[in-house]
Amino acid sequence: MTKGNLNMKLIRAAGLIALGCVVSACGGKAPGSNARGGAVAPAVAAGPAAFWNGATVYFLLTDRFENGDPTNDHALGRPQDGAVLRSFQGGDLAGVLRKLEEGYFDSLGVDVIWMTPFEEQIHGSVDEGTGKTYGYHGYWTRDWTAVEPALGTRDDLRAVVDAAHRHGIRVLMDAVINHTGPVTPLDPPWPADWVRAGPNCAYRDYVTTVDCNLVATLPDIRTDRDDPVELPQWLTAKWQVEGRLDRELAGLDAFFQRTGYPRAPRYYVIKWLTDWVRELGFDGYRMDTAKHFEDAVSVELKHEAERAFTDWKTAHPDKVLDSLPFYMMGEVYGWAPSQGRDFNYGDRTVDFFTHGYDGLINFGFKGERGPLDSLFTRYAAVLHNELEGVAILNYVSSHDDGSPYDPDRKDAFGAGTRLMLAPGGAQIYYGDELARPLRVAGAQGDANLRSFMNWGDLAGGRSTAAILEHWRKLGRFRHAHPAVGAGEHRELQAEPYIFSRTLERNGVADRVLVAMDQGEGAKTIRVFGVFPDGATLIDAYSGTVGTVANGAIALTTPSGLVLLGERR
Ligand SMILES: [Ca+2]
Ligand SMILES: [Ca+2]
Repeated sequence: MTKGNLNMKLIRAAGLIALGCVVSACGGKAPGSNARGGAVAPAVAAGPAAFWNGATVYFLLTDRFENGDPTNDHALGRPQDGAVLRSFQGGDLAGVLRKLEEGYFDSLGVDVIWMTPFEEQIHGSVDEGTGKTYGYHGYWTRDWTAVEPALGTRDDLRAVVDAAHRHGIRVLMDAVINHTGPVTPLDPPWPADWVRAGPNCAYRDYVTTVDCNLVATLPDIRTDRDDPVELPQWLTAKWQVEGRLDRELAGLDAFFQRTGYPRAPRYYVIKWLTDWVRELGFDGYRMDTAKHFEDAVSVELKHEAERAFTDWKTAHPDKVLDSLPFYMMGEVYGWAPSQGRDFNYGDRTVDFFTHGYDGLINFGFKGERGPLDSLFTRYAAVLHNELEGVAILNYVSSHDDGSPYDPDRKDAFGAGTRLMLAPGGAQIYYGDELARPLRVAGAQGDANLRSFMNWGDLAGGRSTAAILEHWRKLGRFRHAHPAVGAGEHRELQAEPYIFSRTLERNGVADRVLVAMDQGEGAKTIRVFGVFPDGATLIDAYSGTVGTVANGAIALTTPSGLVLLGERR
């Protein structure tokens, strides 16, 4: 263990104590221990679904977050001649590493980082009707085996994953298997037996959602075929120039020999995607466009990814965080928990949770309106019934959702409260915590949602700093208390609103009480028996400590929002 690593562990341990903590951890009786001899975090001990429903996931576009290395800004000679916010903008892996080392993610209580895909992108650009666009977003793969040079190097990527793990933060790899990048004058096509010529998806039923091109410019990989195919000549020539042709071919030979799979397109991609897990130790996938390829492919991919994760753990016992299994979260666009486990294609339903997925992104949360308790009660109920044992990820804004919860950032505080206190995993989309604008003059379509991180607002404006501080307090509360996202919900009082969450599982017992609209200054809050008389509680929002007496706690805090957990 490095000195920095030790210091970080001490800092995080101190943070847990300062914020009030989970019963078993504070009592020193957390079940099990991790490979490094430390106690397993209660959120982990409570099991995978509880961990992921309690987790805070920070989703960032690597190209738009932080520029840590200006020397790669013009990699591959790409000109910055795209439409507004549609060229590469300079953000990179070195920038993510810098923010990791600065403790930015720790300060937000982040448990997981999800970065856009890092693989080498098409070199040219296309116009899909919203202006000239480069592959800055990472979803236009040219070579699954290489790191996009504008984002950095393989060593930069390894450094990010290793640093995240040193901070106790997991990393989700954004994985694309449905399509290649567009064909451009600089980017040759994949062979005809790799991709389909058409038609474009009509989204009417299963076939017109799966066996089709998402848009005219995105060649759909023939994930349905089992016949062997050859590698594109241009790809082997590229590897030859890069001096790694023999290694790549030998790796493919070994993969196909071990698995017995035919050399069909999807198995090449599965090999390439899982190699990153085996080499770098990604903790899970966020599967892109999960409803646009066969559910059987997800099962095959998950199987190989689990094997790769086990191989990585065996090879790097000193880097293993704990026993949480490999996690796979799907982007099933349009799915919401209210639909239950089955996604309906029109003519067929698919339960993605029985096809490799441990969690799904919730596309319904951003559209939720109305009273908080209605939302919280419904979400907790579905998570503890139909969706028991699996996870959801809520968001208020995201990279390709043109209808965010708060498009004009009029309520950055309220959006934070709503998202971070809701049952289920919370996705912070980079800049939610700084009220980064979601409308940009001159930008078209999803480019509006992808402006460069507004660090300047944070440096220059007190209001932005106050918004960040709000999100940080909520994030650290979530981080310290898995009950917030994964616990049973109970409304205790309607006006002013008070609720509790309790999580008791696998020897973990965690409980919190949240009170809203309590006014500034002195306040007395009933605890409704959630905590016994004599319990010492800390308000994570103000840092104020008090003791329960006669069924209530008296506190003097500057805010009307109170986030109570036990302090031992
Ligand atoms: Ca850069
Ligand atoms: Ca497809």
